[in-house]
Amino acid sequence: MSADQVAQAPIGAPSTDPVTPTALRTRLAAALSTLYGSEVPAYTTLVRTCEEINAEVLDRAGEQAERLGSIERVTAERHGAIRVGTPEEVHQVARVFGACGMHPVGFYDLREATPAIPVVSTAFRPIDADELAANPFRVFTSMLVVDDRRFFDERTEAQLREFLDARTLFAAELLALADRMEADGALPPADADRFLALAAASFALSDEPVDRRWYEHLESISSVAADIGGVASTHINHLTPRVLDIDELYRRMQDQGVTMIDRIQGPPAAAVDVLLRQTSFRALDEPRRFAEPDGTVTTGHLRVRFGEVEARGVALTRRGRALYDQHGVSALPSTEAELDAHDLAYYVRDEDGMLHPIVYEDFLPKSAAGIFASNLTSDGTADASARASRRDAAWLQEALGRRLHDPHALYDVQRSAGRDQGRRPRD
Ligand code: OOG
Ligand code: NI
Repeated sequence: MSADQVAQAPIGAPSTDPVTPTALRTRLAAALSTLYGSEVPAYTTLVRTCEEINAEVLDRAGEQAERLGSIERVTAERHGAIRVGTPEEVHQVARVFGACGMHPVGFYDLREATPAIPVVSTAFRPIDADELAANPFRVFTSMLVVDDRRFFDERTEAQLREFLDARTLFAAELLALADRMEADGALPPADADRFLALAAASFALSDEPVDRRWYEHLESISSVAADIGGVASTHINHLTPRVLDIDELYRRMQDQGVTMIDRIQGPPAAAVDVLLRQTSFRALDEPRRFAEPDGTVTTGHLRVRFGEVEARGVALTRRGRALYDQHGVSALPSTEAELDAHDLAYYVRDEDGMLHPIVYEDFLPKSAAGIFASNLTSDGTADASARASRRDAAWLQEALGRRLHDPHALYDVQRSAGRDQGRRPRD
C-alpha cells in the first residue's frame, strides 16, 4: 500500500466540515500506523498483542485500568521517531507537526549517552490536557550535530552540509498547507486529505538508491549519522503502541517468536507505575537499492526500522525526578498518597478526596539512548578529546523558530488547572 492510498483511505463518514488540528493529528497517527503495518509485519503482531492485553487488563482491573488515560486514548496512542540533519529541516518539521497541534517539548542531548549518539532531540506532542486526551500522538525528533568534532572531521562536516543542503524532505505544498492550518486553525477537507497524503509520503521509506560509499563512510562513524545524512529523505524509524502491562507483553511477544532486546528500559515494575517503561525488537533487514562506486545499481539490505512498545505511569515532579535519576525507583515512596504529600509526583485531588495521576507524556534520555544503541550496527567511533559543539535548549528553540516547552512547566500548569477545577485531569 502506498503512503497516498493510506492517507486517503476515508476514516469515518465523508464530511464537508473543516478539519481541525486535533482531527488532523488523529488521522496522521492512524495513517502512519496503517502504513507502518503494511511495511513492517511484526508491528501488526505487536499492536494486536497490545490490544489483547489492554482488553484483559480492563476486564481484570475495571475503572482502575483507565486512571492513566481512557481505553480509547490508550488504544489509539502511538509515538514515532524521525531524524533530520539541519536547523532548516527541524524548522520545517515544526511546521508540519504544528499543523497537527503538536508542539516541541523537552531537550535531550544524546551525545552525553553511552554510546554517544551525534544528535540532540525534542519531542513534538500536544500540550493541553484535552488535546492529550483526544489523541496524544508524539514524535521524538532528533537532529544531527554535523560540526561536533568528536564525530565528524572537517571534511566529513563539509560533505554532510553539502549533501543535506541539496535535499528536500518536505514538499513546498505540504509546508504551505501546514502554515495555512496554523494560521486559520482549520483546513477544508480536501486540503486536509492532501496534507495527510504528502505528510505520510514524507515519512515513508524512500526507494531512491543509496550511495554505497558515502553511506558506509558515515556508518563507520555512526549508524545514526548514516541513517540521517546518508539518504535523501527521512522516515519514521519506529511507531510505538502503548500497553497496560509491559511485562506480560514482553513474554507474549517472545512466545510468538519475536526476539525482544534483553530488558525493559526505564524504572522496574513497582507499586506505583512512574514515568515510562519501554522495550523493543529489531526489525528485519529490508531490501534497498544501492548506487555502487562503479556506477551500477544493486539491491542490498538495510536495517533501519524497528519495533518498540511502552507503558506509561505518573509524571514525577522535579524533586521526584531528581531522586529517581540519582537513586532509582526504590528511592520513591510506594504509595500514591506519599508521592503526592511529598510533592514527588503529579496528582490532582478531586472533591471526593480521590487522587488522579497526571500521565508522563515525555521521554527518558537513558531509555532513548538504549533504544538507539540496541538498533545500531556498531557503536561507531568517537574521539572524546575533540571539541564538542554547543547545543542546548536555547539553540534548539532558535532553530525551531517557536517556543520549546519545558515538560515540568507543562505538568505544573496541568496540575494547577486540575486543582482549580477540583476535578480529575482529563474528564
Ligand atoms: C529515537 C529513539 C528514542 C524513545 O522511545 O525513547 C525513542 C530514534 O531511534 O530515533 O523513540
Ligand atoms: Ni521510541
